[in-house]
Amino acid sequence: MNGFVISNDLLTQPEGLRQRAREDGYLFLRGLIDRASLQHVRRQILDLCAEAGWLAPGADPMEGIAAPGVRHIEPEPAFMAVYDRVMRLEDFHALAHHPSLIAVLDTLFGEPTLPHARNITRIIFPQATAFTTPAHQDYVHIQGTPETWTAWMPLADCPQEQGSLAVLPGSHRQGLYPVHRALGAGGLGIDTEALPFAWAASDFEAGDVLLFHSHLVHKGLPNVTPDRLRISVDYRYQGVSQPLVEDSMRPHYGQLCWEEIYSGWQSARYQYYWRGLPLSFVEWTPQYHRAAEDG
Ligand SMILES: O=C(O)CCC(=O)C(=O)O
Repeated sequence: MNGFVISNDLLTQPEGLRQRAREDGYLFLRGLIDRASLQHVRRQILDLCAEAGWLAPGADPMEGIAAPGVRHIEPEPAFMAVYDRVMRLEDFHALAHHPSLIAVLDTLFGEPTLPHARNITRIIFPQATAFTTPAHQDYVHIQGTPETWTAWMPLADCPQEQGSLAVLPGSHRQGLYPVHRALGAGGLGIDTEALPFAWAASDFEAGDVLLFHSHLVHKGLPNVTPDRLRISVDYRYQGVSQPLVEDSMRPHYGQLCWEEIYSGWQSARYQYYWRGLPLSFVEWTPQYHRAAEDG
């Protein structure tokens, strides 16, 4: 597997950054986010995992070591009970607005960035490899504008064997590929064997961020560590003038409403931050998911 191309050298070259983004469909940026911000969120998520009995007794929760024999998979009820608590974490949502991230995205879009509010955490248990995220394109799930970009980052170092992400550079330039039902996040997969692209992946260090276009094919790598959880976040962004669907501004999974999520937050800064912006909403279509059923 090729490594990611590192694009930090383009952070001061807006046109070069946009050109790489257009060509490859992704940008890999080392050390973009300070470790303290990540650790702060990781600690809160792992405390919730510990309270649920998911972590090895006696180990430091920050190690993220799964309790022997314990494995939970999204969207089983036991998983979702913890997930709902994660969804209430103010710092998890605030991290999506990190100034370093927004600065790169403003450059990429050439206009102010609209962070989607539908922020996602992944808690991937070791050795649950059948549920590894299948190859897919985010657009099918998100819709709105294809010029939506995902920021994916682990909340600690994440070598490939701990289940980081891989991308097919250039695959965003050929539109949407047919999908079929699959296990793992999103539930829809693409057959990639015949595509004329080569997978790329690298080990992540805490602070590294992978940004990618909504048409770029990507997948999770299996978490084959004996006992480590992979904890990561994925956030989505677009230029504020571009169309979006209402769901992009709703809580992920929709089990809680914003009022429930916001109750107890210290600050109102990132609550309903999109209200008052001149957003243009479009309909979400189930056509891609229906096509998977038919296929
Ligand atoms: O973290 C994962 O396994 C899936 C993430 C993903 O596919 C995404 O962010 O679009």
